[in-house]
Amino acid sequence: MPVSFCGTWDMVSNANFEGYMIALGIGLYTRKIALKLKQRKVIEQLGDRYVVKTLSTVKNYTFSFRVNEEFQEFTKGLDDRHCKSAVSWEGNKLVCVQKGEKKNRGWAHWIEDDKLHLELHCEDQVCKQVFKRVI
Ligand code: YOG
Repeated sequence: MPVSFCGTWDMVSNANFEGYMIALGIGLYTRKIALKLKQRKVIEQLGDRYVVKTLSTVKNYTFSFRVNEEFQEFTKGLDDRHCKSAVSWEGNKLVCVQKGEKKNRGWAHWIEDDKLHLELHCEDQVCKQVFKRVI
């Protein structure tokens, strides 16, 4: 049984977020602002349903899913694309495939050393984020 992801987590590192944003086609001005943001994750789990909120001083992004159930994702306020997304467990990792216009798009969340890890990938770019628990 994996460790619970539930709670509030604050960003401590954000490697190659720039490369990931470029792969998504985010413009220079937005990237410069986005790079300065300390993102916070708030994760809730209600039965087999997860709600993941990514919060910042400028923008918030919330989505929810059931494990192993495909859903329509609209990345509103991010790159504003539609994806057919699906999240599943691969060992201790919660892995999402985001099928859509962008190739090789997805992410994985896992817990390691009491930290929440997130790897975001798009095309040939990988962004690696780490969050520490705050509550
Ligand atoms: O992780 O949603 O979807 O936890 C990805 C941004 C930056 C806005 C960040 C605002 C992609 C401008 C969310 C950041 C770049 C940049 C706070 C990561 C697009 C626009 C919202 C995320 C989920 C997977 C898993």
